[in-house]
Amino acid sequence: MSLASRVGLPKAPARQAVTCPYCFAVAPAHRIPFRCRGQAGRRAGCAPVLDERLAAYTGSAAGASLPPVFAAPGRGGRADCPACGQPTGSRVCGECHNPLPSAYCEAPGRIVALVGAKNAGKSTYIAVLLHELMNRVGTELDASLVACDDRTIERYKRDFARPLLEERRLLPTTASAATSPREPLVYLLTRTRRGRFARERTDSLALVLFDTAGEDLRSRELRDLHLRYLEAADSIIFLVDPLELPGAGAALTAAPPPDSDAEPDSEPVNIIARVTEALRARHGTRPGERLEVPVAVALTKIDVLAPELARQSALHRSRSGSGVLDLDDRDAVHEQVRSLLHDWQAGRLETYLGQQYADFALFGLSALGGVPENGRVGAGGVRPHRAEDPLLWLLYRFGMLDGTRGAAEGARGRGA
Ligand SMILES: Nc1nc2c(ncn2[C@@H]2O[C@H](COP(=O)(O)OP(=O)(O)O)[C@@H](O)[C@H]2O)c(=O)[nH]1
Ligand SMILES: [Mg+2]
Ligand SMILES: [Zn+2]
Ligand SMILES: [Zn+2]
Repeated sequence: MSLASRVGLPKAPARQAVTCPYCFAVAPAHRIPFRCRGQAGRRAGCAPVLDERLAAYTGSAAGASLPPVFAAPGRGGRADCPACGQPTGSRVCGECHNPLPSAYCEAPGRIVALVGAKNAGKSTYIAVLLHELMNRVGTELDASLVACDDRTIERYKRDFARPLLEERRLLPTTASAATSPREPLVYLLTRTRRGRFARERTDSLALVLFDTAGEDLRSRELRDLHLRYLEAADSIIFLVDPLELPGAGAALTAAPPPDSDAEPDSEPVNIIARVTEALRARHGTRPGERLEVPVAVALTKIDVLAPELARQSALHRSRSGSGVLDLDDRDAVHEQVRSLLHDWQAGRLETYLGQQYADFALFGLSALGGVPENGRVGAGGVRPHRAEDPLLWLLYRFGMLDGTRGAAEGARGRGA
């Protein structure tokens, strides 16, 4: 812990750089512009005008008619609008004019990115993880998940929550961004904890979720955006479909899908390697030196593992939910996934991660909690299993969640 946070000084040094989670432009914290609050009811203020930068970013003038943006030094995160004199605390990216929450400007540097091959389960995972964070897990952690812009709220409802969670339909395959331009869903996860001497500490993390199609990492034109995204990431969650691993077939209840469209390029280890190369280039990592970015690698769809595997398995018991990270459980799950990878002749995935990353952790999860049937969620509905685990680990790595050992054994083994 830094001296500043211990004695309660403002956390953000004036020169701190902030990365925009929408366009990944980087700007010093004290240079981030403001948006006028505008007129509301009887409050005087600037009238809305077409924000051309925002319209260019979203590709539409709809929703881009807003009070003007202005530059100001912004003492204490506030400034007075030079046109109307009203004070404002709303900040926006100087490049794309998307909103930058003040908690994010104060403590930047915690962008979590999600990556996976086509069909790895990304869209499904996004739908379920966000729902868990807004509900059960959010309550457990005393954390709030807030969308940073209205488009995120609408798209989450329309493209993720309504079809999968309400109508129980499987999500359509993500179209390549080449045919439908896409922007990320951006959320701020904020956690307030009571520290020693009853002092409260609030920490935030930006969840930036691009629902990328795997092939987008291959096409040159789209690489640019996605690589900027990955390069800006302070941590990564890789999703790996166990059905894509060479030797997993025997351990699965469901037969692996026909691999007529299987391409070596979409093999999990190849996707991870491509992202890793980009990260190494950006961080200027020397050969032999490992990347510091924490990386969570999760096997999705573990509900397809045969029941023999499930018995006595760390992976299949429930996490003891208590607002802390159970480090014993974490070790057990990591070990089990590691041995599964080796059993499935996918040991080179782990070897590769160990060579490239100083800090990686293995997970197994199921977003749906059961095998889907005929394009729909199974009879019991969506019952996620350990979907939040990678994020809890990242919170722990960022110092936003405590870890414990020797947690009550009795708390485990409940359900599975
Ligand atoms: N059995 C099972 N299937 C899943 C799970 N999550 C996703 N799937 C299936 O895997 C396929 C690909 O999922 P999707 O989220 O569209 O993957 P994306 O291409 O990475 O976005 C779909 O048919 C999903 O129904 C899960 O937790 N369990
Ligand atoms: Mg998808
Ligand atoms: Zn921006
Ligand atoms: Zn104004």
